[in-house]
Amino acid sequence: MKNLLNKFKINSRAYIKTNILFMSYVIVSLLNSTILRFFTVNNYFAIKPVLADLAVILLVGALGYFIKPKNQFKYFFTWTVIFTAVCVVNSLYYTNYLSYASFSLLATSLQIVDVADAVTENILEIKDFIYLIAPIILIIVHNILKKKQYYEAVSKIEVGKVRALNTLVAGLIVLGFFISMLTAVDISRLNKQWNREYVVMQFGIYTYQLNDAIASLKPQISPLFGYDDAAKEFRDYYSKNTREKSNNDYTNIFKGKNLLMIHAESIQQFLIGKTFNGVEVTPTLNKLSKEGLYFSNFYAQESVGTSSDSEFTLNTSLMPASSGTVFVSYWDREYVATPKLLKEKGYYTFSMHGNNSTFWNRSNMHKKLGYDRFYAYSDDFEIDETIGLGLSDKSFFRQAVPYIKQISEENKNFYGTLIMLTNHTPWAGIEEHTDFSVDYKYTNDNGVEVSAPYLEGTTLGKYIKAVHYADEALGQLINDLDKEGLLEDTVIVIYGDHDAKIKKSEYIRYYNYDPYTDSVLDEDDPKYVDVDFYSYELNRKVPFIVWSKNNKLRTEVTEVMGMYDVLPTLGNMFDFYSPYALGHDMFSINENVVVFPDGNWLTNKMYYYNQKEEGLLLKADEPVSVEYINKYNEISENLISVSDKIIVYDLIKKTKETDDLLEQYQNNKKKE
Ligand code: GP9
Ligand code: MN
Repeated sequence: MKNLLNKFKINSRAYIKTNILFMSYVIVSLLNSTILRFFTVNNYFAIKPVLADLAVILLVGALGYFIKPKNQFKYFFTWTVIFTAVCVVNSLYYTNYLSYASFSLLATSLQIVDVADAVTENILEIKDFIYLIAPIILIIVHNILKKKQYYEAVSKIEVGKVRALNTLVAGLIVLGFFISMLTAVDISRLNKQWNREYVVMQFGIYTYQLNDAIASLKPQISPLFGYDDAAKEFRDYYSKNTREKSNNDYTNIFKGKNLLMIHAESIQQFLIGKTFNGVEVTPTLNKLSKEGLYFSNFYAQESVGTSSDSEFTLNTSLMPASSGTVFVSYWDREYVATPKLLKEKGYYTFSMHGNNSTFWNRSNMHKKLGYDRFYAYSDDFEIDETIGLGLSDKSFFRQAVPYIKQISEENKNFYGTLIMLTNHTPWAGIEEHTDFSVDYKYTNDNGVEVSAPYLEGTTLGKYIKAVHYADEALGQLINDLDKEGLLEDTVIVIYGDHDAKIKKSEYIRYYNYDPYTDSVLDEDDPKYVDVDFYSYELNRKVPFIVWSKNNKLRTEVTEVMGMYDVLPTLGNMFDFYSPYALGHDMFSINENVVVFPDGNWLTNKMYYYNQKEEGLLLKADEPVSVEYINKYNEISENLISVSDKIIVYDLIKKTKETDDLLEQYQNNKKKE
């Protein structure tokens, strides 16, 4: 045993002595990434990002051993410089944007100007340049080693390939450890890349940047191939699917009115009208849905871009991108969007949000959609009450009203979007902000009032409390707007942006709870309500309400509706129009179809589950034919495909350019 220990000591001493340069490279690169996390997200103690950074450093470093020792310095130095640059750029970026740098954003001149400003403004901050110590240390180490004739000595050992292999194996072991610690949320967030802080906190800065580079490259590369086919598909599609301007009872009813859109985070429709112990979960929404136009079968069509996808689809009537997200990866394309269309009609357009403006790259994308101004987080709001991800909805709305008042005084018309936040998962600590209870109260045989826990302490319970809070905030907003006289000429539209992604098991308890035994019914109990794929999917619907104080429409529309139908439907009422809309005006269509990004679709008669090639009939007395299914399969496929082509190939802009050229050419011909 002693011998073994001695051997190990001698071996490791020999290893250290002959790997000084490599080890210096590993230490300084790891130190840099840790310092960066220390100054930004402050999770420098966490093991996961350290393992991830170490794995990248080792795997990259292993290749250095294929190079002759006397040239190895160049290799390790280059990588140290690259890693250092990543840290410096991200440190500068974080100071200014409270987020990490992305190639997709740096690739545009506009953003470079912003960052250049940031660089000059912060040039004196030592913490942004502390990372330069890494290459300096490496140079010093190199010079000492040179003097000591280290490289000559190491050359004689000739173990390059073995070292490379050993280091590679070590790197892979570290990587394996790291991967074993990953959760499903980690992987999904790495894919989406929208919550960049989270990705860096879990994956370290080097993996983040590598992943970002790959994700940023894709939208640049894919448009290089297949443009002609895409443009043809686009022209074919719109020549067959022209969207006529509608003419119906709702045409122009709100022409010239202001429009205030409320993006109600994760609010699902099933809570409208629901009570717990006789108390309404959503009294405000209940009232507005009764007084206004209430679309009770409205579905979000979001993909991995969740909130941002819904904003995109609602404002453009296009589908989300089939890979990546429009807001992060395809934000620099041209889109015809509601804010832009209303701006052309003289509206002042704005958006507001109580969270960091870089989330979902909104600061860039909102400009692209045509918003004149994005009021966000601490730049425009006092963060005086934080719940969950950021500013509480009540404080957000309270502070939004004076801005809206000023906007309304300074402009003839406005289009605004208020993006709510408090009802965002995981609803932690919501109990401190509401006393709404989700227990089940009853009087027992002895006349004593008993409280059975029901949903108390469950995720669904927390969610319902948060929805109640959000509804109260909405009520407060409507009151405040009314007090300021802002409801006279303003139409309020409320949409749930997507479902709350609550697990099936939570709903099982919701539907099958027996308060008298405080237990959940057995699956074979005749009263047991199952939550299968279809009932879960159908329950994901969200509210969509159009409400105006002076024009009580009092209509419930039960026809299925998708997020992409919002632009044409509101367009008909407010007099704006997009020729590229994929959805429909709800008052000009006989049978609507909601196409989901995964190819599933929904009509009033059927929910079709594309992957399984089966469907659920929604009206027992109305069977559907094979032709019916084929027809909607084809519609869905074409629609998803053309939408994605528009996004990836920037077709709205490109085909317009070609058309303009053609027109010019024809005009010139005529003149000749
Ligand atoms: C982020 C917020 C939530 O600011 O809008 O986004 P989500 O997670 O719902 O996509
Ligand atoms: Mn959302």
